[in-house]
Amino acid sequence: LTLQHALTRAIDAGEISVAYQPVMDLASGRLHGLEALARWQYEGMDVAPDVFVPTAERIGRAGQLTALVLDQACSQMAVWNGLLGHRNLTVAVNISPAELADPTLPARVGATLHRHGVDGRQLTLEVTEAGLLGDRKSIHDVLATLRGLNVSLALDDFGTGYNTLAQLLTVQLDTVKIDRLFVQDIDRDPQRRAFLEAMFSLLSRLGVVTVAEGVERPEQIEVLRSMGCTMAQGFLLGRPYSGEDMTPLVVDIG
Ligand code: G
Ligand code: G
Ligand code: MN
Ligand code: NA
Repeated sequence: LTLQHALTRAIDAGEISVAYQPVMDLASGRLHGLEALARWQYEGMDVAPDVFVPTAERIGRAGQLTALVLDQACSQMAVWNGLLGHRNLTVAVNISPAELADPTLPARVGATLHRHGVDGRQLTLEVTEAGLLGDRKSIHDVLATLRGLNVSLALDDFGTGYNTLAQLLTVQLDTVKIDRLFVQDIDRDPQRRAFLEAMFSLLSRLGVVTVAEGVERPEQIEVLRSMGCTMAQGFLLGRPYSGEDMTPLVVDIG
């Protein structure tokens, strides 16, 4: 059985699980929300999403993969909403680039939110810059409908591609997630620091929420806060865990 066949079977059988990584608000130190990350085990081994997500895209199963993750994430959010007694927590779900131009996406997202009683304000869809390169009109229509549901859009892995400054302006983004490669030496490398300082200033002028990814050391937090970065995510603040294992943290600081 090839990996492709195994993945096809797993997706068709719904055998994809979800891990949740905390996203912290830097001003308040509280939990802003969580990023949902797909997990797949094949013959007892974890397969990296960097491997199986592109495979799912290649075999035409990206939409089904997103649907599985979105459904679990909304179901989990409904549980957390109940435990917290409010609907302020957010969840970010990664979508594949082509999905941002898929006219059926908003209705599917809306139906899933409705089914679980989750507020659209609680959901952010994350897409890499490749998602902004699709048909302009289709993307605008999809985003307009998503906005009607109060769902927001984040640009993921910012800084790793190219053309991103121009793309930042083609689509109205709510959030930009700075890739961990850029965050890595922010407290040690003056050039990187200067670059990010300018970037956070630009993004905040555009009214965009900023999330620093891959934060591993307390020194990075201090620098990010001083630069006006809004949120942070990374192993220092919490690794991805199952919904059940994440629940104590959610209840504690959510
Ligand atoms: O935890 P990490 O190894 O989970 O994730 C690796 C990469 O895979 C990240 O870039 C993340 O955005 C992506 N990824 C994780 N889950 C999903 C998913 O459900 N859909 C898509 N399209 N990408 C995902
Ligand atoms: O690109 P995407 O941002 O959606 O994926 C998040 C990926 O980054 C996941 O694979 C996750 O496990 C990984 N990740 C999250 N925090 C850290 C971190 O602090 N350090 C490193 N090395 N990887 C991280
Ligand atoms: Mn992501
Ligand atoms: Na990223």
